Amino acid sequence: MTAVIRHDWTLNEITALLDLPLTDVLFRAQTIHRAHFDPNQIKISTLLSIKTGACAEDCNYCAQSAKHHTTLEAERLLALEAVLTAARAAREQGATRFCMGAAWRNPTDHNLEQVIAMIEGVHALGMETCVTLGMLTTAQAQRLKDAGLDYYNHNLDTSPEFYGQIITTRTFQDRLDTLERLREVGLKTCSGGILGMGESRQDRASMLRQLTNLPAHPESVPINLLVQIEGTPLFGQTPLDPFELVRVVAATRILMPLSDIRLSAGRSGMSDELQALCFLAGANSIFYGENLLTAPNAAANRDRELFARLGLTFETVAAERTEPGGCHRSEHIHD
Ligand code: SAM
Ligand code: DTB
Ligand code: SF4
Repeated sequence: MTAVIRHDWTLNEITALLDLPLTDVLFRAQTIHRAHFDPNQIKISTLLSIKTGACAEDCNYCAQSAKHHTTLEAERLLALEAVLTAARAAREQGATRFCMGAAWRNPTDHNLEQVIAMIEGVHALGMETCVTLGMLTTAQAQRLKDAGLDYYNHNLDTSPEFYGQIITTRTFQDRLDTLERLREVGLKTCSGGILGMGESRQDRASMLRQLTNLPAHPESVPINLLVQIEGTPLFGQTPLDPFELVRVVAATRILMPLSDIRLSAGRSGMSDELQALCFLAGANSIFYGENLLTAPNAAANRDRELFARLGLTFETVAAERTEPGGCHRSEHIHD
């Protein structure tokens, strides 16, 4: 099946996908998924918060905003060696990509140079690198590209219509602008959003429309389920119907047939059956390891057991990078 890559989806068409009976949207998504991916292979990335808390932004979901009263302790930028120790441990656990997140509105040029040393160190371990540092100028995006960064994560988070209820310190357009700068310099993008913040189905469709109608689909699309953090304005939100998450993953697969879809935050609160349905709907990537940025992730031993029960395989990195391109292989992970 040749992939149908469209950038002209209407809101009605996407809402209609989300309105389909669950088995119908699942069938469509799984058919497309099988045409372009090994349906039983999942990519795994490990996250590390390299600078935690005391963030100037007011994102209503986030533990790291200085505006909310959470129990989180702020931490300065980690030392290079601490980051590389965590990356080596992630590699030993089988992660192929190491994602570093910083609680910044945007990095200063000095911050960026410190992070670039981390990117180069992680790259030398044979892992793909991803960072999420907030808004960037074109010059900063170019500097990251030149330093060999693989992916930059910058989420749209929600629909343009609902956005103002979640964040007031930066606009939806600011996010689109950063994504455009990443594309301009040729960096691969990771961009998605969060479900379960009180948005409507129409908002979910509208966010997907924004993502799929970008000039190029993000190479990676994280679908986060809100992790409710005590002390944030979204704590106590009515939880999303789990089948709605499955529908959104399936619609994402239909809309962006060649993109990796990452079942991201919120897996620790999901049942094994729900995660299995998300993989059936076309999710082919997860965060693996004990922690997300500040919140706990699904435990790694639980993931290994789940993968064994479902017959899924992880992609792993074989050895220290000795030449450009590294050495990648696929295998089952055993305890
Ligand atoms: N500070 C940078 C920024 O916001 O651009 C980068 C790090 S920020 C923590 C990265 C993303 O994590 C956010 O855009 C949001 O989508 C996701 N995120 C943060 N807190 C979350 C939560 N409690 N539940 C689900 N996703 C969350
Ligand atoms: C993304 O979309 N999800 C990750 C990653 N990109 C950086 C972050 C999830 C954060 C979950 C809440 C926390 O750990 O604080
Ligand atoms: Fe800061 Fe990013 Fe959290 Fe928003 S999501 S408060 S920008 S760390």
